[in-house]
Amino acid sequence: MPPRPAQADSQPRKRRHRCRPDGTVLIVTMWLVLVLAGMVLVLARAMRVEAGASANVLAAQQAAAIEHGAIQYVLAHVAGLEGRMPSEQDMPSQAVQVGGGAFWILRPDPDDDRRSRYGVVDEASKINVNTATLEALMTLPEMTDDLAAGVIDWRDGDSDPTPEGAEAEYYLLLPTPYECKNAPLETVEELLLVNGWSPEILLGEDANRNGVLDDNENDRDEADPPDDGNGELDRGLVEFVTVYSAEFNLSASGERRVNINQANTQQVADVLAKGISDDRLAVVVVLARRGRPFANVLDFYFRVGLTAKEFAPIVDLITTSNDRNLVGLINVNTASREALAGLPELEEADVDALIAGRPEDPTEASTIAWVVDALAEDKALAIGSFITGRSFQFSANIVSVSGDGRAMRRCRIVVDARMDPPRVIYRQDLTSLGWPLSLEIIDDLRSGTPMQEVIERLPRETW
Ligand SMILES: [Ca+2]
Ligand SMILES: [Ca+2]
Ligand SMILES: [Ca+2]
Ligand SMILES: [Ca+2]
Repeated sequence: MPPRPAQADSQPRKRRHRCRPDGTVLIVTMWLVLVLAGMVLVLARAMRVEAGASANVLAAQQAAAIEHGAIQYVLAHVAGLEGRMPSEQDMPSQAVQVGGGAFWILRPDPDDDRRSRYGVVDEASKINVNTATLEALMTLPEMTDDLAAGVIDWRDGDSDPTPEGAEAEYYLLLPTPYECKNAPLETVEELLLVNGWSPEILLGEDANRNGVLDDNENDRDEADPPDDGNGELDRGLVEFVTVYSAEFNLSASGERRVNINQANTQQVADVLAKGISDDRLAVVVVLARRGRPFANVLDFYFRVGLTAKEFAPIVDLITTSNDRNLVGLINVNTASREALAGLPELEEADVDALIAGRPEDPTEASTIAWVVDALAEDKALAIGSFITGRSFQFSANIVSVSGDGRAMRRCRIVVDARMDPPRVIYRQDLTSLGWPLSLEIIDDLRSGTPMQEVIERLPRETW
């Protein structure tokens, strides 16, 4: 191929050479700038997302750490109380600051469903579904024959259905069959397996378990949960029942109680001497021997003819049972009206008398001695085997929030203070039920208000 004439191509090549710096470089530079700017934007966005995510992770960890702290707080405050309730002064439970965050321990106000109260709940203030009689269960609000009989059959060892009850032959024919437990319940939620028990019956309308009537719990079927829109919170039976209440058959100081039905004369004399003067002792010991067997310690008080002053120092030192563990006794010092109404033979006036008769003094309010003054002899005798003055299991409905309001956690725990140190015997995560307190708290924290300031603005509530 002949070479091209030099003249012919020298002109356009020169022109191309001149054009390059003017156009292409500029365009390339602009593209580069655009691409770089885009990359910076993408990177900045990624960094922002990353920073937000890190802050959320940090907040979640803070909320978890606060929850852990709250659980330790409960354990520490129920230790060494020898069956007494922790007091509001000893154990503040509203907006307790931990680091930058805080926790609350919620409890329902039995007389007001528009506000929360704070503190632990005494499980011995409730009816124990593992020991309650059919009659006691039937006294609970809205209780029906089949619900109560279902509980009896669920926990009893046999497979003979009580009238209206249900045993394995019923449960094994369900679309998803299962066995009847025929053993004590281990959690309150287990009631949902029992014939007839539903979330509505057990948990009522309080879907977010904060003890307060929220808007969606009072709008009928507009928003979950379904409710009756009557302006009152049905809290369900969960508030009145427990499976946890139990105490060792020991005195407050941890000594074995003297069984007044079986101990020898010397043992009886020794224990009675702690409350009875020398000049009365011999007579009382004879009556104590002659009167055997006594149904319970209140029976002993009446039939031996003690005075209230003589009885108070010895009531906690004597027993009529050889059981080491006494399950399901109701603490007359703390029990709800509903739980007291389940005690045998008590009528409304007796329940009123018991509530009115509760001593102010915390030492007196850790025994059942005062019951002999509050009730007639036959009533005191009837309930004497089912009551206690002390509580060892406490439940706590804990809400924790990080200092920036970005993360919260909720749990419900039950602690057992029979052991030293006390232990957590049940824990349920309630975080999915959402923030149960005023939304202002979260909004203020998210807008940067320090926790201290947010807490100071809160109306102070009592236990
Ligand atoms: Ca059974
Ligand atoms: Ca609620
Ligand atoms: Ca509703
Ligand atoms: Ca209602």
